[in-house]
Amino acid sequence: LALESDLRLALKHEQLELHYQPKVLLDNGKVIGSEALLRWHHPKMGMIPPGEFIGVAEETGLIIDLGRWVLHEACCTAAVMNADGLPPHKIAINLSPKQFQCPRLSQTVADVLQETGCRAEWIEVEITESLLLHNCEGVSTTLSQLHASGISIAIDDFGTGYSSLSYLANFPIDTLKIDRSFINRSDKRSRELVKAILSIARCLGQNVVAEGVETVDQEKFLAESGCAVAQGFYYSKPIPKSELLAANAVPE
Ligand code: G
Ligand code: G
Ligand code: NA
Ligand code: MN
Repeated sequence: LALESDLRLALKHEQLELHYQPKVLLDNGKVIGSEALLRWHHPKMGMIPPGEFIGVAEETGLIIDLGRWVLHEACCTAAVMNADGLPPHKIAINLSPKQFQCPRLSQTVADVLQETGCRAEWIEVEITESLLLHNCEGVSTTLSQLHASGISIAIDDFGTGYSSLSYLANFPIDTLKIDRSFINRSDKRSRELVKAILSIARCLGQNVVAEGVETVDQEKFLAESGCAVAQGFYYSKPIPKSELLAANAVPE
C-alpha cells in the first residue's frame, strides 16, 4: 500500500496540518469554538482530504500515532486561543472508534494536556454513533474518564448512524451535532426532525450544534427553533491555524 508508507512519512515530515472550522453562537454571531479537521499536503498528489486516508490509517493502526499528533496539535492551538485576556474558545477533536481500542486513550489525552498546557475545558472530543453501538465496557470507561477530567463529549453526525436513544441515557454526552443532511433540507418532515432533536437535547440539558449550515434561511429557522450554535460554509469553511489566531487577536 503506497498510501500507508506515504502516510508514515507524512507524520514524520510535517505534511499534515489541522484546519479549524468556526462554531458560531446564533444569538450574537460570536465564534465560541471550532472543529479541528485534518489536511494532508502530499508532495506529489497535492491535498488529500481525510475521507481518503483516515480509513487507511484505521486499517493499518497508524491512526494511533496520527490521532496523538492531532490531539497534540489541536491542544497547542487551544492553549494559544485561550491565552489570558482572550474569550473562551473550545476546540473539537474528531476521534476514530479505533482510538478507543487503545485502553490508554484517556491517559494519552491527559498526557497531551499536560505537555501542551491546555486545560480540559478548552477541548471537546467528537465521537460517532457507531462507537456507542455495542455498549462496550472499555468505551464506557474511557468516555467516563474523559468526561470526569472536564473534557466535553459530542456525538458527531447525530441522527444518521446507528441511532439509538438509549446511549443518550447510558453515556456522558454533552453535545449533539445535528448531521448536515437534516439541516440542508427544507421540507416539513426534516424541519420537524430538527426540532425534535433540539427538544431531546433541551430536556437532557445537552448542547446542540447544527452542522453544514449554508444559507440565511437555514440560520433563521435554527435560531427560531432555539438552536444555540451553528457551523457551516455560511459562516466559514475550515481555515488554517494562522487565520484562526488572527481573527482572535486581543483588541488594542
Ligand atoms: O474535512 P472533511 O469534510 O474532508 O472530513 C471528512 C471526514 O474526516 C469527517 O467525517 C471528519 O470527521 C473526518 N476527520 C477529519 N479530521 C479528522 C481527524 O483528525 N481524525 C479523525 N478520526 N477523523 C477526522
Ligand atoms: O463528519 P464531519 O461532520 O466531521 O464532517 C466535517 C466536514 O464537513 C468537514 O470536512 C467540512 O469540510 C464539511 N463541511 C463543513 N461545513 C459544511 C457545509 O456547510 N456544507 C458542506 N457540504 N460540507 C461542510
Ligand atoms: Na466529523
Ligand atoms: Mn466532526
